[in-house]
Amino acid sequence: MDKKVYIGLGSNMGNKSENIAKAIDFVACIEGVNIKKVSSLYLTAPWGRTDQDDFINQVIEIETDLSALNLLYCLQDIEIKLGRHRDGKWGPRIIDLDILIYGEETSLLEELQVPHPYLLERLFVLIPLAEINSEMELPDGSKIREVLSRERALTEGNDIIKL
Ligand code: A4P
Ligand code: MG
Repeated sequence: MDKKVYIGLGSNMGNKSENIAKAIDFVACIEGVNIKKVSSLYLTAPWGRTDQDDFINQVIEIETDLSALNLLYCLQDIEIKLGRHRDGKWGPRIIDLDILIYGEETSLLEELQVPHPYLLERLFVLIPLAEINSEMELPDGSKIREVLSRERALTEGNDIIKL
């Protein structure tokens, strides 16, 4: 188990917290994956496309010896098992599993971009990440606590609630 990887989970359809719990159970069953840390659940206002229901988001830290692409395929299988249909970019979803950070690796493939391209702009990812690893250095060398306070200052309102 060599790579330290962060996965973001999100749901804004059906029983959102149950969808996320089921997804984590499936992740725990992937051969070659160990779940190390699990953040709290957060109720978050929709980002990007605001004409949809609130999300529940969570972040987990895993260790894995799977390649980034093989891990992505396993996560996509889980999305399908949980009944996810694609409803437009940033549209509503039963479950979404994004690879946020895959060790030190950078990938710019359309199929897999790591670090996740919107990582630094999304409080619904930064807040749970900082909860499970407050000393974390992000892939661009910045400190999560500094990025978080900068992003909080830019974001009006209190649209992220820890459950
Ligand atoms: N893909 C590329 N890189 C990755 C990666 N690092 N992890 C590709 C996972 N997949 C990656 O994914 C489309 C394609 O992205 C996949 O085929 C995969 O090969 P998708 O999940 O269908 O996403 P999408 O909606 O079409 O676009 P995108 O930009 O991936 O959406 P996101 O980033 O998943 O964001 N607001 C709140 N509050 N909470 C949320 O969780 N989520 C979204 C969707 C929008 N607003 C949100 C939330
Ligand atoms: Mg996604």
